[in-house]
Amino acid sequence: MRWLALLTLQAAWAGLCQAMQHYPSVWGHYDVCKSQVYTDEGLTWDYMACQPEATDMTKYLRVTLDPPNITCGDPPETYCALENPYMCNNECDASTEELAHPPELMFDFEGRNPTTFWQSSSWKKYPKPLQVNITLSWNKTIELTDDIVITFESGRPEQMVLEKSLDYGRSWQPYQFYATDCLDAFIMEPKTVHELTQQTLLDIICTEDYSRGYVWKYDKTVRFEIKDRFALFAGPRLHNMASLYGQLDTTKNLRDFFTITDLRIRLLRPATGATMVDEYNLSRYFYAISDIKVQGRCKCNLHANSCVFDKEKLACECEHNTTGPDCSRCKKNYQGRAWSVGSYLPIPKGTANICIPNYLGPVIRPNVSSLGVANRNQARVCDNLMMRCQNGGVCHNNQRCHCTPGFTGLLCEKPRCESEAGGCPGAKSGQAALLPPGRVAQLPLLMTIAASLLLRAL
Ligand SMILES: [Ca+2]
Repeated sequence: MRWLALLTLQAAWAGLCQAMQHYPSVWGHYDVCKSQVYTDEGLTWDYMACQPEATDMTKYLRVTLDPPNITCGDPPETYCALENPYMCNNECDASTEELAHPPELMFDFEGRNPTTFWQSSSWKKYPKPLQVNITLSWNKTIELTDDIVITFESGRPEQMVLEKSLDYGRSWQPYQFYATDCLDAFIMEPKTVHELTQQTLLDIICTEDYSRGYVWKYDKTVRFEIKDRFALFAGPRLHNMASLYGQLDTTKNLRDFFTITDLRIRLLRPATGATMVDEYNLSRYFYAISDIKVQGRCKCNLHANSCVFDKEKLACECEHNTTGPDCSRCKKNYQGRAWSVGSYLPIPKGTANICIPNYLGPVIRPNVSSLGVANRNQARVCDNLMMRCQNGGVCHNNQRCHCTPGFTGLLCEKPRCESEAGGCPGAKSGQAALLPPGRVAQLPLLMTIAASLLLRAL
């Protein structure tokens, strides 16, 4: 039994290592869902809150553009530089691989020179707005752990909104507004993330930090600052993650704020680099994005430390007797109490809040013959995992606890009466005490729990 359990642990670890990359140790804890520990009473399971490691989530997304035919190159087009209308050497042709700029080039490995990028068609239909929605869908709830960074190959847009969905794209909420002039574009006072406080952390702001015209050549990124928001609780270098985890644990709004199923980048107005649009050189105006970074982890409600991508879909590998893509319900026959999310508290291991076997109902038995395990039909009273004999008692053949002289009861949980003269009921020598009436009702439960746990362990 022990080696089987160890094998399971080993497999879990291997899966974790394969599925997820290492992330800086600042996150530290919650990487193990359960561990075997030796106590005075033998080998037992210790359960703890766990979550997958953060990783590059762009490997698992689906991208859609609206309008769908907005990508350049069909028909082929030649673009001019924003800062010089006579420098027109940017060619886009969807039918030639070297000159095509399809959406997937926003997510390929960057670091090569020249960069690879997606590009829109130009603002030919000016003054009709040139607007593009780029939707990133995971078909799975994920939790953001680092800044979203969008790197533009063109000038950064003069107006843009980043939006999020928590319901697979049915409804959308803004994350942040971006504009060269927030008042003019969105009737919002310009702000920066550094003006936010713990109390206003969830406020949606408009920032002018990433849209200013002429510096675009040197700074091409547009950010949604996750870490600066974390830092409001965890300190400037995120050294106090315990404080952040404590807040996430107790404030659902805060946790939901960083949780998404989809992101939508709404490009509303391209860079023009000047106050007036040059109507005679509209091929200077377009969007081009070379890279999008989204770091995060699968949301598994602290019931899984690994998340697998199978058949184009992410799913948590649930532990703690939970199931579902997000481990958001108890497994069949493990509904002995209401499902509950795990807790980050107490630091560092948290609380697993595992699902427990049903109070009543049939004991689950795997196909006994196929397992080659005999004599599994009898419910167990005690074992070395969960139903441990207490107060120094020893489990005998999983059928009864041999208690030390001072104790009695099914699991030796009950002290024997000190004084025989007191007429203690049921404390006859050489015989396990009868359970008092209240305990009798629990006996089937104890046996069911013991049997289920043991069978599951096997
Ligand atoms: Ca690229």
